[in-house]
Amino acid sequence: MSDGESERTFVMVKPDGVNRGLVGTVISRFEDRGLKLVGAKFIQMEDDLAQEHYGEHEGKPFFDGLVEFITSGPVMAMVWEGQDATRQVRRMMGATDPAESAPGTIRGDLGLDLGRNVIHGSDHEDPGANEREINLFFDETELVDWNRADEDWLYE
Ligand code: D4T
Repeated sequence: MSDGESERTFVMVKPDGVNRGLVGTVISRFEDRGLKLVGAKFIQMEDDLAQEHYGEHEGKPFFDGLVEFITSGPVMAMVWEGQDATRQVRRMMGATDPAESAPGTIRGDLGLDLGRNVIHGSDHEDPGANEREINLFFDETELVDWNRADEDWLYE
């Protein structure tokens, strides 16, 4: 790789994205970009996991609704790897509120409402958030070390 570190980041298609049939679309965007899928599980989140995952928002007015929503249906939890992956995924997701997300971003193309914003990705401005979230959802044995066949063409 030319510059920047390869790293892993946590991504989740939320219940609205799953119910709207957008799992494949979201995966394609990251695959097309050159990121590498190293872990995936399709689960319905329990209340405890949701409370822990969104712990930073506990006490905020939208917290209960957020936990109720994220546990209301299945989610596609994934780990993606690549150069600067955490920041690049966040850039591709767009602003938290789809109404303010730039067209061309996942939320800006696929969503309209703050409470139904299709996707979660680890915050690149919160050091360690990616590892913390990966460890919350995945065991090390569930993550796969592998080389994409096109890796030599993706990085200088
Ligand atoms: P997530 O964590 O879902 O990837 O979103 P962001 O990292 O982009 O944004 P966030 O943590 O600030 O918000 C978490 C989650 O809560 C919903 N939300 C947020 C909401 O329903 N009402 C609100 O007022 C806010 C600020 C949307 C995303």
